[in-house]
Amino acid sequence: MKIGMTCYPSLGGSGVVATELGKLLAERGHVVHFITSDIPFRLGKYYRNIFFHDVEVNSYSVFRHPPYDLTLASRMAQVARRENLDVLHVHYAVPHAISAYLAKQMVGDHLKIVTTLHGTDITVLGYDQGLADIIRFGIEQSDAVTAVSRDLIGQTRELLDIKRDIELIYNFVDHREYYPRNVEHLKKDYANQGEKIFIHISNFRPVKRVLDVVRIFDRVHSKLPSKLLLIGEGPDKQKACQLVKELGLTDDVYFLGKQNDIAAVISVADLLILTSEKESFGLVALEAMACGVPVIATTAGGLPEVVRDGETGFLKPVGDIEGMASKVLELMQDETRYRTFAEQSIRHAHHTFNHDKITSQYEELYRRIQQTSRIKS
Ligand code: GMT
Repeated sequence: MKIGMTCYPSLGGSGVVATELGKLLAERGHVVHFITSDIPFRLGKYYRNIFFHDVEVNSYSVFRHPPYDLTLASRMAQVARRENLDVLHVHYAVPHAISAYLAKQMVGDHLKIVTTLHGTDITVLGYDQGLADIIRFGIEQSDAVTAVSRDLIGQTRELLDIKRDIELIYNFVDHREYYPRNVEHLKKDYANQGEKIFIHISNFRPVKRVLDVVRIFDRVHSKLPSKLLLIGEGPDKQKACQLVKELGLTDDVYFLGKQNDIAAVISVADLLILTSEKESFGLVALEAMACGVPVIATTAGGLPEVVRDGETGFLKPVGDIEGMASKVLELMQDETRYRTFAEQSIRHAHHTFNHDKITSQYEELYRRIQQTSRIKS
């Protein structure tokens, strides 16, 4: 098949999922055309059957807001015509589903649109009255719509009053990259012998509640020798630095900024802490489990579908700092239970969220929507 793929190339999990999916489809012999504003940062090495078409927006002085949505639609249509695309798979509804709809109007009905909802495109932007109607329209006009968790499907239906089918296709993890790495030597860079290492990875946006992570660590650290690694950049980073200082934790908390080799960094840690108040899936929780690192997280959104409470980690309500701290201690102070959780994490990640299985689900979906149109005509 010839598949167009649009995502935000440099930001967050939806870009990672789209890029990794494109690579897996290419491995299966499909031709994949990324239509994005930049080369997706996870693309990495050269693939014979992956192409990149950039979307360069005209910033003519008359425009107060350069028309990304329209330029994207026009580029999608150009690529679809020239490359004879079968499917255009867009990740994140805004504005990608609408741009894809416009492209389809330009190219013709044979171009099939798949929209994958990732989370904040619904759970944040769906509350914006200036956008809600057009998000609903984009969803209704797509040939198929998928969402990354059952929770997100429910929220989309409720918030936007969507009646059409939305298919559940979970995010995935590739066991060739995400497995427990032997990084004992790196551990020594951060922690002394016998100290535990906790990690948090996010874009430091307010929904991630990074200050909760620091407060949880403060409670744990007073009872258990340990270090905290904070990975990522974003608006709440300064506040987190400030809190670390106020709590006198400067020597025990490392801010490592953005990191490329997430599997290696995660493998350094004993536990991942994810305190989000919104999280449709929590790709980083899956990546941690795949590396044998159990997760302490909130019950927000789709997290209970990813982390098995009492098996691959523990879940507590959003803001329950005491509860999460006591679960960190409980798990870290029981070596046998910790080992069991780590093994269960690896098994659960690679079984339920197996990259091959999920790629096949997308492939089947693409085939199905192509066949439906053949049957109709
Ligand atoms: O809004 C974000 O946090 C970024 C967004 C993205 O574009 O990556 O993340 C969402 O999509 C990820 C991939 O499906 C999910 O793993 C994240 O849980 C989801 N973020 C939220 O729901 C907050």
